[in-house]
Amino acid sequence: MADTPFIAHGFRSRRASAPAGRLPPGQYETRDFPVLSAGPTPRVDLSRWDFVIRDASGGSARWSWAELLALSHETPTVNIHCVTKWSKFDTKWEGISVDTLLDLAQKGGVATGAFVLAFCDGGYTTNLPLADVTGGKAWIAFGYDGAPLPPEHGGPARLLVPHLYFWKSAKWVRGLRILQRDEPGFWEQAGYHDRGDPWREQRYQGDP
Ligand SMILES: Nc1nc2c(c(=O)[nH]1)N[C@H]1C(S)=C(S)[C@@H](COP(=O)(O)O)O[C@H]1N2
Ligand SMILES: [Mo]
Repeated sequence: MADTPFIAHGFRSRRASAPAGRLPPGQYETRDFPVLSAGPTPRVDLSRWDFVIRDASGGSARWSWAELLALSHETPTVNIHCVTKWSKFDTKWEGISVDTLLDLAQKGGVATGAFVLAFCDGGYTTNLPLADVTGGKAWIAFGYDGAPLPPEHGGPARLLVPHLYFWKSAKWVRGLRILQRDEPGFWEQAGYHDRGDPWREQRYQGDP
């Protein structure tokens, strides 16, 4: 009997913050969709846009905008977590699984590797282990909430890697370099964590 108030209090406070189990440590839920960009939103001409997967030895695979859109689409609904501490639940996207693109690239002779470096219009980069963009965990997203992805959120297309902090979800993405050795990207060179798992609070270099 003595522990009843304690249990009731714990239950109430979980319900007041967020549905239990969806909010990583140190995060709060927002209903907004904040825009975080290190530079201006690039302008893109879709008739000249392409997406390229390139290995270290000169092999590459390329898709035009039309070729990318012709691949099979997926519509993931995911929670996203920004290192500035906002999380947003149940965001709805449309895109191509990175698995689909890597499979096609490999069939075209592109060598595999242990890491990728995503590159973007505007010069932003971010690095990820290959294992974090394969196995149904990452997409090249061009739709958000039933509409084309808005330019400020990375349209025409962005990388979407929702299980890592959102800086890994490179906006205005134009391709992936496949690497044998890890190479830090824009924020990783500036002191952010190399991997960025929000459940382990991997915000900065030196975090576990
Ligand atoms: N090309 C590019 N991608 C980027 C960024 C950026 O500055 N440039 N910012 C990153 C960061 S720090 C975050 S939190 C998210 C923000 O995405 P949003 O503006 O759609 O919320 O994009 C990530 N991808
Ligand atoms: Mo961020």
